[in-house]
Amino acid sequence: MKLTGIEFRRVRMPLVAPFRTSFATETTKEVLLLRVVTDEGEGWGECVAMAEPRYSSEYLDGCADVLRRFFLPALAGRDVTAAGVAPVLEPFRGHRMGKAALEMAVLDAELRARGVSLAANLGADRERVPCGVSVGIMDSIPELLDAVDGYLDTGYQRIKLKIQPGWDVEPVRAVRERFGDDVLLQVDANTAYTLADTRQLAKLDAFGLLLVEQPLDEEDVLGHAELARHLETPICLDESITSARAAAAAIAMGACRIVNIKPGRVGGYLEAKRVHDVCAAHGVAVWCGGMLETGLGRAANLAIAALPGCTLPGDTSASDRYFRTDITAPFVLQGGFLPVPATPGIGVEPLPDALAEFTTGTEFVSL
Ligand code: NPQ
Ligand code: MG
Repeated sequence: MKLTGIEFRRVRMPLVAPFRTSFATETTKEVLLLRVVTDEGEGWGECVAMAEPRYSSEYLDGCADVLRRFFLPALAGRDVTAAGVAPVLEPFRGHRMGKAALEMAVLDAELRARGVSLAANLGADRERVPCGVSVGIMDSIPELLDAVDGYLDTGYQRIKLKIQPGWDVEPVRAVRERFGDDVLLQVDANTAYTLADTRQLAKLDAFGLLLVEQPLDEEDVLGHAELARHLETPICLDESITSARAAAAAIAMGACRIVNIKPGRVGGYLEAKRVHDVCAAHGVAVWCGGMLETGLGRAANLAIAALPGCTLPGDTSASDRYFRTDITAPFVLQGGFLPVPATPGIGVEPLPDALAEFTTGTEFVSL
């Protein structure tokens, strides 16, 4: 298909409550949406970078710039396929979240034109997936217990606690004491520790956690392999896994027994599927992470979460975990599950009124 134009749309959505991690406290979710216009129809992409480069080096204005300056000119005037986007952009280093957003939009347009759902296209084998929820760092343990209580009541099948030095063993102990050993429980440090914290992290072994996610720096894959020798709790990598090749290397090094898949972080849904395949081939469990996506990215993530190797509940929470109003029809938790969209493309589209309400700016680029 031929790209004839692309709309850049900045969206700002208030969060239902502040979301605190070891790297930031967020009260609103800033988003860059792409709407590609092609000779065969339109498609939507969502860029998951934050407004500031705190989770990774990418940030929204930087993504918009690299898209405008380099990625769109590289695709303009060509016959494009979704599978062809990454190869055409390959000469440009990094900027995976920017690439992922563009590939997602082309993929949506292409699959819609072909009448195929993203889930079917990727090889998903389930119509619904069990869902977990990520719980931010709180000001106090009672506040945390209230939040976890609410999520368990809502039906979430797995709880992930955000941790950092000073907020790790005690919140985990409190959740175990209050809700028992049967709750599927894991923690995510977002790189907040070093190997000098090995003894502190080993204290988490007493609580039967499913995994500890990305305790060390993004670049310290070897450090995770060393840490793994001192922990019983399986290490799961998030930030460090930037490609299928990085996943293969981390597995070979013994740095992780589990992998969090985020399509934006690895450069797109097609590379995310390859991460899944590499992990499955090595018997490494995977699950789909989340970046506080709108209904668009949430829909596409559910296709990843429905892949056969995604054997753990992911961070694919319902829309109302983050937003009072989503820009698509909301994803609603049903008995702890979300339905995997089965209609062509990513399977959802923005609701015009909601989209307009949260849009802070648009720009159309003709190609
Ligand atoms: C993680 N997500 O697994 C990320 C971290 C994260 C659901 O825990 C704006 C954009 C805010 C991206 C907050 C979850 C964010 C963000 C947290 C990503 O590490
Ligand atoms: Mg994480």
